[in-house]
Amino acid sequence: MFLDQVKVWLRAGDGGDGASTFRREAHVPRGGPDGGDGGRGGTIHLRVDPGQTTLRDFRYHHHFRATPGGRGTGAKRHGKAGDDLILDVPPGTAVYDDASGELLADLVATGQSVVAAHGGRGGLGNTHFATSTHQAPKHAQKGEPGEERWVRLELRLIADIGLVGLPNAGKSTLLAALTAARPKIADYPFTTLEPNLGVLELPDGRRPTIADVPGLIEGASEGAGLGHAFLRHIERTRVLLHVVDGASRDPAWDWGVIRDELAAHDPALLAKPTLAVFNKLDLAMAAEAWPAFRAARQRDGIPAAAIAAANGDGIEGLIAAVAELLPSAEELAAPPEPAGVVVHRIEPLDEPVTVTREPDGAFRIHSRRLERLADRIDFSIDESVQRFQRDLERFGADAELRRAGVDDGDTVRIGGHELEWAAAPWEPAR
Ligand SMILES: Nc1nc2c(ncn2[C@@H]2O[C@H](COP(=O)(O)OP(=O)(O)OP(=O)(O)O)[C@@H](O)[C@H]2O)c(=O)[nH]1
Ligand SMILES: [Mg+2]
Repeated sequence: MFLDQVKVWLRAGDGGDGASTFRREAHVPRGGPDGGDGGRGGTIHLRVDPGQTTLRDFRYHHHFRATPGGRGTGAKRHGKAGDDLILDVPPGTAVYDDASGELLADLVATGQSVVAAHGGRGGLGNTHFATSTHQAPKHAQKGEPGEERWVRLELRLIADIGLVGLPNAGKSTLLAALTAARPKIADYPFTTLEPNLGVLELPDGRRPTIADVPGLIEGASEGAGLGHAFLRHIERTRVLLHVVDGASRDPAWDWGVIRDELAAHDPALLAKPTLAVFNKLDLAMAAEAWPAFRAARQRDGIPAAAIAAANGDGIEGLIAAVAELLPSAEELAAPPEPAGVVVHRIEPLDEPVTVTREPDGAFRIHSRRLERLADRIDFSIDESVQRFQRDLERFGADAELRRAGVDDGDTVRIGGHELEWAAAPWEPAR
């Protein structure tokens, strides 16, 4: 089964911890700080690979981790950076943050990529914290945790031309007649279970792509049949070829039901340049029904072509009509609308710090920035704890806690850390 929507879990690499070490030399009794920085954690990127057409690779494998950065060590040796992880996705993959539903990127162009989970920064070694008045700092930063999130990948195939129609109308037969694609063709509905792509070589050198999607049925826009998931693939096509089985009992009804489903999915689909393709003209029923069908399309103002996809009759005329509807070669070379976007998020710097009470009476500090700082504190080093205390004052958390009525011995939480409040100094709860 074709997969056009998957959820994957991404965990970027943690930054390595900075080292807190001091120089040791034969004749120097107390050397200066020489702790190296931790390496940055590996980042996870999603990148467009034009060779892929489905998200199938993510079916069984949906947890991905990038490697952590190495720890800093003495003699100012920095930790090694973690390896980045690059996950290839097909063109037309929209990337959403699963928790917020926010669109992170719409990856359409070859080589386009997005950072889906940032690696944590490495912690700074204690060399960075030496000052003229404090020459032997024990404080070193811990590495920043790597970003962790669920993302939803949603594929909208990118093709210039979309084939739509009821099951068994002859869409796959037409794809095979127009391109080198060899889709499965059979005399039963829902032969096509996954979209097939082919390239049409036009005499003028243009090479539009054609997508043959599973047949649509009445109610497809509400989920009936297989077509539901595939309707979105035709949103981005430039031209629709609407294939009708001319030998069916009622080609006019067949035409109408698909138009209704397109409208129900997205009314803009009806405005897309469309060619009505009346197929199976080799059968007597079709030949009889063609004049009425043609007249009806003339009234709608939609061009129509009659063909027999199975033996190639009328294909030349159909190609000429398609060529008319397609944009210029330059436009075809650009990604179809909407153009891909990569959303870059910028975190606000001056987010206010707030304090709330938890059900057990503990106080909780809310501030992304302080939460991240807390993650980088080694609470077993007094000096680091004191630094964090100063950060709390600097960002106003201290004042907020007092306003909320914090008292000696109260529990204060921030991110995943739990501390015990004392007027000063702070101590981690045991
Ligand atoms: N007589 C005749 N039969 C045709 C013609 N075109 C297609 N067929 C037959 O119609 C049947 C369905 O063709 P497909 O191309 O599989 O139809 P489809 O629209 O892709 O069907 P689904 O994949 O099920 O949606 C097959 O048995 C074809 O051989 C034609 O021009 N004339
Ligand atoms: Mg088919």
